[in-house]
Formats: sequence, C-alpha cells, structure tokens
Amino acid sequence: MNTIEKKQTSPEAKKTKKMSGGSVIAKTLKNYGIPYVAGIPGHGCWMLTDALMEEGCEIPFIQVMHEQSAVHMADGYYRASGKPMAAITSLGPGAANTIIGLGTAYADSTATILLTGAPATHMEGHGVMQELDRFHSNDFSRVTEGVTKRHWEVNRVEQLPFILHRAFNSMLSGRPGPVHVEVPMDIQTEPANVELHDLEKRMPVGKIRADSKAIEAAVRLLLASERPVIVAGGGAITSEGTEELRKLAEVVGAAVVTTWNGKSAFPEDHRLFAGSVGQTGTTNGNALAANADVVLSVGCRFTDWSASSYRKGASFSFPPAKLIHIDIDPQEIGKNYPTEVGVVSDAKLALEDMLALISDEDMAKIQVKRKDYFNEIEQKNEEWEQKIAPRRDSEDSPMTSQRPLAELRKVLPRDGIVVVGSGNTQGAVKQTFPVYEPRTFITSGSFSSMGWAVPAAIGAQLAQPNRKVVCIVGDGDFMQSLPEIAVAVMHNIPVVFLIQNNMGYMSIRGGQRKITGRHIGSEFNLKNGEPYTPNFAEVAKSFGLKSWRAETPEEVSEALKAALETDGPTLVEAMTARDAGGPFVPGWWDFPVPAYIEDERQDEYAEGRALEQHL
Ligand SMILES: Cc1ncc(C[n+]2csc(CCOP(=O)(O)OP(=O)(O)O)c2C)c(N)n1
Ligand SMILES: [Mg+2]
Repeated sequence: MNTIEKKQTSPEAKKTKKMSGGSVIAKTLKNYGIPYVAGIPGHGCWMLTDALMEEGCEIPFIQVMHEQSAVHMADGYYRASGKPMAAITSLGPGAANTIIGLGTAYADSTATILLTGAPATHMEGHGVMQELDRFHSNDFSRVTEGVTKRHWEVNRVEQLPFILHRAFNSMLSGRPGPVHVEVPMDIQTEPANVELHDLEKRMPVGKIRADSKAIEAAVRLLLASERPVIVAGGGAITSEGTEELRKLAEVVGAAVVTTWNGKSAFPEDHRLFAGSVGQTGTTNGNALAANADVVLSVGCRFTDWSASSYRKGASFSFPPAKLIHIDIDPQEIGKNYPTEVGVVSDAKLALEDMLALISDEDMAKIQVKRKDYFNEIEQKNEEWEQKIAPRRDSEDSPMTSQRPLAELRKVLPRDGIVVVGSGNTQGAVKQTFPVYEPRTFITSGSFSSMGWAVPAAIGAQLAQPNRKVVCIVGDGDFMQSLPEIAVAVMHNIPVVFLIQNNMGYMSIRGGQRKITGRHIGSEFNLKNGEPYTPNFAEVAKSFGLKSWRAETPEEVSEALKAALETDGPTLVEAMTARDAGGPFVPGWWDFPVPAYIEDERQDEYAEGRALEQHL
C-alpha cells in the first residue's frame, strides 16, 4: 500500500545484532501481527517511520490528513476484526491531535497502540521545538493520562522489548483499551543489542472464567424468572460470545435488547430480538427491559444513555427487577445498579458455562411457561414496527433520516458493515437499520465523537477487504474529517460514504428547541438566513471519488446500488430534512432545565429526576 524504496543494507550491517530503537519497534510490531500503521510523519518520528522500510520490518503505512484519524482508523480496524493496528505520530501538535482518538477508544474499550515521538532525552526541558516544557519537561505524556489504559515513556533502547510486550498485554487483555508509548528521538536512532520478546510467552493462557457459584446462581434465577431480558453490550461482541448469547436466549426464553455498542450482538430478525434500550432506544426494548423481573446484562456498563439516566421504569427498574451482571471488569459490577449476581468473566465463557448447566428438560418446561411472554414480545415488536414505518417508508423530499437507511438495507449484503457517525443518523440507524451479524454495526457509542466515522470506516474496510463497508454520517460530522476521503482514494479503499445532509447540527438543534424553545449555532446559514451547504458530491468528485447527490428515495436507491458496485471509494449525498427527520425518543435523558424556564418543563424534569435509581 505504500511505496517503499528499499534501502541497501551493507553486508557488515547485516552481521551486527545491534538494532536501532526504531527498528526494534518496527520489527516487534511486525512480529506481533500489526497489519498497518497509520499516521503522519514528522521530524519527531522520522526514524520510527523510516524503520518500517527496514528489511523484515516492513508494515504498510497509511498516511492520513489529521492524526486523530490515524487513531480512529485503528479503532475502526479493531472493531471490525478484534485485532489491533497501530498509529504513529510526531511530537507536539501531531501527538496532541490524537487525544480524541484515544478518548474514543478508551470510552468504548477498543485496543489500539499509539507511538509518538518526543524530544531527545538529552534535550528535554530546554524548550525543544514542539515540546511542552513549562510545567514539566517533555510533558505530553501526562496529557494522555485520562484517555489511555496505560502509557510508557522510553528512556533506553534496551527497555523497548519489555515496554512493547507490556503495551500489547495491556491493550489486549482483560478489558481492552488504547495504549500509548512515547519514544524520544535519540532512542529511535540509538543502536543496542536487544533480544525481542515473543508475545505468546507474555500473554495468559485462556481468559477470565467465572466462579462456578455465580454461574449456578445466575442460571437458577433465569430458570425461575417469568419475564427475563438479556441486555447485550459491546462486551458480548468483543468476547466473540454472540453465538452463545443467541443459544442462551433461546434456551431460557429471554427477550434480547441491545445498547449502542451491543447492536449486532444478536440477529435483529430473530423472534426474541426486542429492539434497544435508552433515550434513543425503542419502545419495545425499553418496555420489556423496564418490566422484566430478571435482567441478564452481558458486557454492558449501563451508561446513562442506555439506561435512560437510571429513571425507574424508563429503560430499567432495579429494584424490583433482579440483575445478573456479567462483566470482564470487576469495577463495573454494582457500579450503577445493585446486583443479585455479579459475574466477573469473559462474556463468552460465562454464557458457555451457563448453557452447560441447563438441561433439555429445563428447556422444554421454559418453552411452555413462556407462551404468553413470547406473544407479548411479538406484539410489542409489531407496535414498534408500526411506529417507525411512516418515517422509514416516507416519500418526502428532502428525505427523513430513516428513508435512505431503508434503501441501503435493501441493497447491502447481510454481512455488510455500517460505520455510523454521531447525531441524528446515529439514532436513526440504531432504531431503523436492522443488522444480523456481529461487527456489522460499528459506532462510537460512548464518546460519540464527530470526525470518527470517516476514518473508522476506512479502518473497518482495511480489516474486512472482502466485505462492503458503508460509512453513514451527518454533514456536520463529515466536515470534521472530510479530507480523509483522499486516503480512501489514494489507497483505493472502497468505502461507500453516505452523507445525510440536513445543513447543520440538527440533533443539537432538536435538543436546544426541546429544552429552551430556541437555538443557536446549530443551523448552517448564510448571513441572510438562507440555509448553507457545500455540494458534497461535487467536493467528492474533486477528491477523485465517484459521487451522487440524491434528493429522493429513488435517487438514493439508484446511487447506492451503483456505489456498491463500484470498484473504489464512492460518496452518496442524501438530502435530508431539517425538521421531522430525527430518531424517536422513547427513553429519557437527565438534562437539567435552566432556571429561567418556569413552565411545565421544570416539573417534568423534576419528576424524572426524582425517579432516578442510581444514587
Ligand atoms: C467532536 C464533537 N463535538 C461535538 C459533539 C456534539 N454533537 C453531537 S451530534 C452533533 C451534530 C452532528 O451534526 P451532523 O453530523 O450534521 O448530524 P445531524 O445531527 O445533523 O443529524 C454535535 C455537534 C460531538 N458529538 N463530537
Ligand atoms: Mg446535519
């Protein structure tokens, strides 16, 4: 993917065992299976990127237009494959540009390794070009403290094998997350005799498995329950436990609901699928989960968004419902809700262990006992279908946010992947775009970063070159990383970028209007009040993508078909309505109402807040 001008290595140089710090890193990344490195070279990382051209160290380099995108790309790669890729940047601004990338990966627990350059150790603190030195010499690392699982500063080349196996162990084991290694410029160039470490010898055998008492208690509760609901979070997908999840749901007769990151953990055309939970969840999902007597949570941490800010009866009711909470991270157990059974385990293994305790006889009894419950799930699903149908099937032009999604679903294969940005599109896809296989829906669920979707989709396509990848993104979100479409062109990465253009931050305007009845800074307008937008299809053409601007459902449908058949990146700009185009809001969200509003909105807020169960 990159052009590597092969360096001529002299026979003497080949004989010596000494390697520069840069080569130690490049060779280790290669040995540990890193498939791509994304980033922007700068003087602070010259010898890190240079080492990627050394014999035996070659890893394709994808240059991006903004360092944040390098981390988002690695994040998308991990979410689509479960495998990490790396990002490399220079020091100073290049390194600082990665912070939102790291924060996004940290919030959603995705494994990514970032290497940044730093001033040479003998120059630290002197105000080296691009150094942050006033509070503390070479101070960038501390900036990453809140957004990484761990970080390391390298002081000697000899430390590198140790630091690198620690970094890989940290990002991949337990609850995954992003790690950062800072490599001073002299360490990148200095030679040393080092022995590289095998990663297999530095990783545990197997994964964390639950205490058998916890598994027995969980199964007893589920078998005795009347209205069980399984909440699938991102951990169900990360653990590769979706097959076990489906089997357990069938065996115990539980409805399954998903969170942002849990979407795609369960096939949405399965009779036990009951939508999603939270503020922009679905009516069926929220109603069933809020009225369950036993909830089994699989790799979900109950964010306020997924739990309707813990308002009793909106998405959940603990108590009276009893919670079985499976999580790899013991700190999540009991954090937001009291648990009946807290299970610390890899989700797949816990589900496997639970299945092993359930007999055919138990299963047969359950199917009889759940007859009415199954009917209720079906009926609630039908009610939701009736609610979304008018927006999804609307013939309006400009279109609803949902209509282009309906057209896309018709033409995207079952294993096609959608990578979804923030704003109205994020909620609309969650509610009205069914997915069927794990890792086919990817979104920045918790940090919900604008600017993430475009590079993340490129990363997902790199991870899954044989699948269709569609990036669904609002115009505002798109404009935060628009230049990255150049990367897709240069490397011929065939992502379809579906831009929903409603000329502004309409999800934000919706919230502003709802709470205060007015809005500021959310519409894109000219001075005279006329709506403003660039023509994204034309912009894309000038970048070298085949593109279409679609005003009607028919035009979107035709454009998407053509885009998916194109061998190379494409862009479809769907013109969507500023009004009445957003997702439904079946849940609740704790957003304080300002004191100067003195009408019923204050009472509604106070009433909701009084019902919150998390304190
Ligand atoms: C980096 C970042 N800044 C601000 C926000 C807050 N925010 C969430 S959605 C949104 C608007 C998104 O606009 P667009 O992509 O056009 O989608 P729309 O809401 O119009 O559907 C904003 C500003 C965010 N999520 N991320
Ligand atoms: Mg918009």
